[in-house]
Amino acid sequence: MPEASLSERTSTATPVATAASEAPEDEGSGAIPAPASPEAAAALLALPRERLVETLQLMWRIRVFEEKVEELYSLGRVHGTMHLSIGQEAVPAGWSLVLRDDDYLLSHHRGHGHAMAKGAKADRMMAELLGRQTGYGRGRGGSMHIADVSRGNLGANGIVGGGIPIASGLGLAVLLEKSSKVVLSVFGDGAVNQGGFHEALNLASIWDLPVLFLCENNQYAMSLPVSRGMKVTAAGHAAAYDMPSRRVDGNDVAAVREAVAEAADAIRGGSGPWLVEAVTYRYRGHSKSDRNLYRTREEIADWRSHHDAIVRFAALLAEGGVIDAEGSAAAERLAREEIEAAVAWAETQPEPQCEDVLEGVYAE
Ligand SMILES: Cc1ncc(C[n+]2csc(CCOP(=O)(O)OP(=O)(O)O)c2C)c(N)n1
Ligand SMILES: [Mg+2]
Repeated sequence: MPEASLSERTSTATPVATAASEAPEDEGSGAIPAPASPEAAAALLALPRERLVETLQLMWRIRVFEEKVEELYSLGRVHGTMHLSIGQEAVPAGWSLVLRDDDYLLSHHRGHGHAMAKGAKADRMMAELLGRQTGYGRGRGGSMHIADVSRGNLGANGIVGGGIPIASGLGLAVLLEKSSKVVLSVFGDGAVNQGGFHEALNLASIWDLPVLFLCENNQYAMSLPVSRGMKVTAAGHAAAYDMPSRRVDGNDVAAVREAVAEAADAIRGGSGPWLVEAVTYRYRGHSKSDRNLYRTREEIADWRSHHDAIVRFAALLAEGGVIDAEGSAAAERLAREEIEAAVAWAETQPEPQCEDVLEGVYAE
């Protein structure tokens, strides 16, 4: 049978994806790795109860924050566009259990959850999205530019792959200051095809930089399924730079935590860079202008009903005797109360004024 032409192979006009559970294993790039081993699950459950409950709350806070800003956007109260990570919460939840306050984070355009996992407060994030002066970027940056240097969060980046070379530069700074900080660089599967990804991995490799490259493979770069965009995904490329890597079920907090913990421990011990690829899925469209024409409703429904990150984590905590049904419901309720309070507070905050438009543009 003749090879399909490039245009046939890259056409996104018709929905092509099968339900996730039917995806052929040899597609490779989108196949879901096995869930956490019993040992990884046990290691997670051995953490202090309070920490585990906070992690479930973090996942709810991320989801509810994003549902709320989506609603505010549809009401015309949030401007610009936004990229929602609903469905992908297990990835930041997993690494939040490993990263220290003084470690660094470089995020990307789908970064609300990353900011929260690095300690950003929902009220100041909400103020930013509503364009208020007390937001993380004085209301000028919006959804895609939330940074909080005081928490080691050096910010999101609207340029696909833009944060990855910055992470290597920061890794060099950490190496020169001889500290044991880890630089976490989070990016999507689409960024793997950017030149900067390869340059940054190469430099990190030859200079043994303390960088943990974390690919959130959510199966699509805009409308392009990974299976059509690349034959070798992030973890495969790591080998070419002599870098240890792990490819994990990114909807499983225990699996993400275990891989990130192994990598971070090794990096703090001087191993040089690691790469972790977390295979996950976004429920919403790429951004607010996406009509989801490149995938089927069944595929989205399959992920929601069989792989949902929050449902799975709550079930694990229940199995481990950490929480009961009431505790699980309380985590969601508290998150909803916090996000409502964040909106109420943000709406009282002042908007930027013409007089201070240049504030924050130049270093003082
Ligand atoms: C250099 C560059 N090229 C193209 C774009 C437009 N763009 C924004 S997000 C995106 C897809 C990114 O996909 P991925 O890296 O998988 O992240 P995801 O959106 O899936 O989280 C593209 C092409 C951009 N912002 N920057
Ligand atoms: Mg993607």
